This record gives sequence, C-alpha cells and structure tokens, in this order.
Amino acid sequence: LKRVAEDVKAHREDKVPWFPKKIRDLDKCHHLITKYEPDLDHGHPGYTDPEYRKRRAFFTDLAFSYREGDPLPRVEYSAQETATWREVYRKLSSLYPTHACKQYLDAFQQLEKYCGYQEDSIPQLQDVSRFLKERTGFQLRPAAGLLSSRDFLASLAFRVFQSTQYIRHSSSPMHSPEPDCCHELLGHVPMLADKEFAQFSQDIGLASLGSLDADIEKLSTLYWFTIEFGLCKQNGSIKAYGAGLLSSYGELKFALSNKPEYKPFDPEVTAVHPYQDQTFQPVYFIAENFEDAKAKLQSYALKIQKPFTLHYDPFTCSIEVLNTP
Ligand code: HBI
Ligand code: FE
Repeated sequence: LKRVAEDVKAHREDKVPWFPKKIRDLDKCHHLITKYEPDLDHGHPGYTDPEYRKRRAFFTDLAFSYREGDPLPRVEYSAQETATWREVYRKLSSLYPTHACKQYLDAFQQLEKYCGYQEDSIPQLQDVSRFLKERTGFQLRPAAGLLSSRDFLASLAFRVFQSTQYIRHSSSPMHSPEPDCCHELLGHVPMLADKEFAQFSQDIGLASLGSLDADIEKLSTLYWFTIEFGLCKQNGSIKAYGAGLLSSYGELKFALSNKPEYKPFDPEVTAVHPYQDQTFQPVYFIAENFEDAKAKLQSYALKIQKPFTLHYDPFTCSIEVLNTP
C-alpha cells in the first residue's frame, strides 16, 4: 500500500507540469520561442537594421516589466510605423467584406466605431483590451514575441490574450515571420469580441492546463488550424475566421481560391495533421459553425488524460483543481 501511495505521489509530482491557477500566475507564463526574432533569425527583414532591433528591445522591456493588474502601456508609434500599419490596414480591409466571416465583420465595424480602428493610427492595446473586456471578458496583456505553446495556451484559459505590441519591419509590410500588432489587432482581436469564439478559445486554453507535452502539441495543432487558419461555412459559402488568414493578404486570397484542399473540422483528425509555418497551408479545416466546433472541441478535451478535473471560477478568475488522487 505504501508503495502504491508513493507511486501516486511520484506520478503527481513528476508527470504533471506546473500550470497557472490564478490570473496573477500568468506573470510567469512568458517563455519565448526566439527562432524568428530579428536578433537571431538571419532571414528576418529587421536582422540588418540596428534601429529596428533597438526599437524591438524597447518593446521587449515593456512586455517583460509588465505585471498583472498594471495598466497596459500606451505607445507612441513613429511615422514610419504608422505608415506600415496604414498599408496593411488598407490592403486587408479591402478583402474583408468578401472574405471574412460575419462575426469578424460585425466586430470590425464596432472596433472602427468605438475603438479607434482606422488606417491613420495604430490602436492602443489598452483601449482594445477595455473594448474586449466589455464584450466577452477577454483582456490583453503585452507579450515580447512568439511565446511557448504551453504559456500561450495557458493564458487563454483565463481569457487573457498575450499580444505583441511592436510592428513588423517597414521593408516587408505584407509579411512578418513573427506575430506583430497587425496580426493581433487585425487577425485576433475582432474574433475575440464574439462570445462563441471567445468560449472556444478559452476551452482550448483550459484543456492545455497540466497537459503533457504530447497533448500540448495536439492542442497547438488544433489552435493552428482553427484560431489561426480556420474557415467556416456561412450561408452556403466559405469564409475565413482564422487570424493568420485575416492578417495575411496573400494567404487570405489563397485560402478562399480553388487551390487548397478543404477538410471538415474534426478534432481527432485536425489535432494530428502536419502544418506549415513557412508557406501557405496546403489544407484548411472547415467548421460547420462555432457552436458545432465548440461542442466537438469539448468532447475532444474530455478525452485528454489528467489525474484531476479542473474548474474555472469566473468570479475569482482562478482554477479550482478537483479530485486529485
Ligand atoms: N505567441 N505571442 C504569441 N502569439 C501567438 O499567436 C502564438 C504564440 N505562441 C504559440 C502560438 N501562437 C500557437 O502557434 C500555438 O503554438 C499555441
Ligand atoms: Fe496568432
């Protein structure tokens, strides 16, 4: 009996990775994947631009000194940065009416009306976060760059979206190897204002808490083919809801052309499908609608083996751990 108890204890201590239990714990969820950064990636358009790298160091400091509860830092963007935003905003917003799903279009209109979305200035994370909090309870916190999947997904469990605040290099307005504020503000933010989509995002986050690396990998792949590159059916046609599509002029057109392959969204299949982060996706997964995608994801999440059950308490924004062995 003692032996069994020790095994259970060992299982608990060795096999369950640490995870945040309260929103303040997200201060520890900031591990970066640095391979696409301008200081390290020789192919980055900012690699040979010391000014850009200096500017990026400023944003890195802002993100790393942020603590839960601080006001989101407001940034004064340069004329060059604003010009990059303008070009991205103009090109992309010309495609949205025909390519984006209706949830996106509704939210985008609201963001233009109430949140300062326009081509002449980059919206402030603080204003956007306040807007989202009123709609779906989602809030933003500044991130220094591409975060580890585990940390990034964990924050979604608390309806916190870790958002970069810097903008891509001016020499390459139509493409960025890393997430930047164009990707976050034009790709992610409008969808996070939709209730159903917000719940879907939080559910992926909750499923990730305390999961083993192999399950984190599958959840990241699900995240990739839905939140980043998802398509959905709408009134008999196919529309985009994924942020990677809605922030990429080239891929948004490609995804809705007759070139790629389409498959129905099915978590079991989608979670193990190989994906591309260097070129356009050869395959996209189509959701019937968000309610259906959410139900399918929830039954997938129930099958992830964990030695406890988790409950999110929305009043305290914390995780309750139940039935530990
Ligand atoms: N980090 N800052 C940031 N933004 C993302 O969109 C993001 C991330 N890390 C991982 C990630 N997305 C996904 O590709 C999954 O691995 C979760
Ligand atoms: Fe993203």
